Amino acid sequence: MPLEEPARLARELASHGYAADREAITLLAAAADPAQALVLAVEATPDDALKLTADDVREVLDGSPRARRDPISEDGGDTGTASADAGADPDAGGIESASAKGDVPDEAAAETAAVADSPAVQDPSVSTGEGGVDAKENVSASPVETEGSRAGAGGRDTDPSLRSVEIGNDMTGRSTGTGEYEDFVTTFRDRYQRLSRKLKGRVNHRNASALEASPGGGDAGMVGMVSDVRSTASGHWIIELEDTTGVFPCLVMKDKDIADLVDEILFDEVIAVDGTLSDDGGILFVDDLHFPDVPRTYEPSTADRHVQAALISDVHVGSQEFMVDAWQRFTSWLHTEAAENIEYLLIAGDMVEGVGIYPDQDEELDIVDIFDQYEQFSEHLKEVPGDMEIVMIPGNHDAVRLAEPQPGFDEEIREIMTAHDARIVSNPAMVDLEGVSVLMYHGVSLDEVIAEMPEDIASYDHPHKAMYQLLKKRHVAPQFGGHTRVAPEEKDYLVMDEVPDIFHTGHVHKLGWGKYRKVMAVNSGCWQAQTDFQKSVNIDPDAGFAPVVDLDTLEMTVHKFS
Ligand code: D5M
Ligand code: FE
Ligand code: ZN
Repeated sequence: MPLEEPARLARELASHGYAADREAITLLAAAADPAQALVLAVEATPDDALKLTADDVREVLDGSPRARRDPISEDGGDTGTASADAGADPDAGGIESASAKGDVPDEAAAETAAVADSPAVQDPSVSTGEGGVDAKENVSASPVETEGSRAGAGGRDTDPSLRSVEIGNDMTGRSTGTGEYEDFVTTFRDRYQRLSRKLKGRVNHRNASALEASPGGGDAGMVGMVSDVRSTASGHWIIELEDTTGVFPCLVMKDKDIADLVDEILFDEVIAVDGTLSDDGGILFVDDLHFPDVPRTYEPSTADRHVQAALISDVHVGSQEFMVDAWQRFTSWLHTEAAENIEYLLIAGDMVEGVGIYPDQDEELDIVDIFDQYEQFSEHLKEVPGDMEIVMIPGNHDAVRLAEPQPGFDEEIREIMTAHDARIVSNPAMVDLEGVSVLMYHGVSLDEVIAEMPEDIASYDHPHKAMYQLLKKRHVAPQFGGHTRVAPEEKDYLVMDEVPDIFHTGHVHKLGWGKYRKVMAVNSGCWQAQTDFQKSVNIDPDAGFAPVVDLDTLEMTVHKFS
């Protein structure tokens, strides 16, 4: 049997409107006449069914009728969580520097359907090793013709009842903001209250009006939202901090170690400072500066069985640059044994290319109607094994409001994408997979973090480092009024109340991952080749990669399909 058979069958079924469980595909592929079996299975399955299961196929192959199932799959049961040491100190990776691209021969990524015994699906992968891996030296491509990559070589042995997906912080259907000034005040008060709680234990906080009333001299601290940062004529820094009582100026001397931290400060984030009041009480001289941050002692939770999640984003269906071949290599590979432990697929936004997102975008559209784009996306989603749990959030190209938090799609768009019964939640959202919390955020603020901070702290080549900054600020989009649009809500959904075990973003179309205080941060690249705009500004996207994380160890493996 040619190894591409399962993938071909999955696509064929998708064209008939069905997603299919991996076991169903395996059974079809193993039939004496797979094409005939597929036709029979399609005929025997009601049009309103969304998914072909192994039982459906068995019924056709054995001819033994049985009761029809409910077409909509059910949620899995709960499993316990286990705390474990997820490993060593920060390790980091980035494809730009990985030898993967150079080392994988061209043929490896090409379809080799004609040769019966060579895999159509190639799986060059790069992975973080033990401990601190620096991508520049140690990330390597691994060969693909392992036992496990043989498609359809055996049945899948996963128990859906072991799965659990729980969603937190989803604001879909809960938007309260009307866009009035007061709404913004409410959002910012909520931000201040929740983030200042994390900081007040670290400094002896006195509010702005108390500091103003103070005669001067002596130790003082303050927790505030950054309302301004400017340099003085002599090169020192003045940070204006605001709380619910007023604004107070804080001075960071240029020769202090902490002066370097000023580069990392964004407007509207909440920080704490500690130091002494000037003799006239008019300014606070800063000795120490704190971010809400991830506690140094943070220990992530892990799943208590070996199970994996693929973390992707930025599919951009509808764009002329959508890489359909790479996508289909990926979805085909998901049907193989090599991917059998991948039971979750998270998609962090930009499912489609959208319409009217950037000037002249229409010149590069393959599908000009937004609904048709989602129809096509849904077709491509059907290629994903029907027995995988999918969670997705919108991005700035999707058909929801641009301002964050972005609610999950409305009914009209959801209707188009029912095939997989995917969970469609807001951007951002917290997704708990078997006890491992994944913060999904599309990532528009990363552009801003990268633009504002020095290259070594955040850059497009190391997008995960920009993510570290967001973890440090415990907020996914601190800066208001710039590039990132923020919608006023009664609560600031963009605050990271809880430290996630995994932080998953996309948007910048660059692949990078690494650990910040044991939190795995991954920016997942894209499935869109370079656009004209990206060419004009020298953005060289990492397209066609699928980062896969082990939920039991938080180790990352990246598979290349382009
Ligand atoms: O964003 C992909 C990346 O490219 C992200 O870093 C923004 C940037 N980008 C792409 N097009 C533009 C235009 N026209 N202006 C500014 N920045 C842009 P995506 O959300 O996929 O478009
Ligand atoms: Fe994108
Ligand atoms: Zn985007």
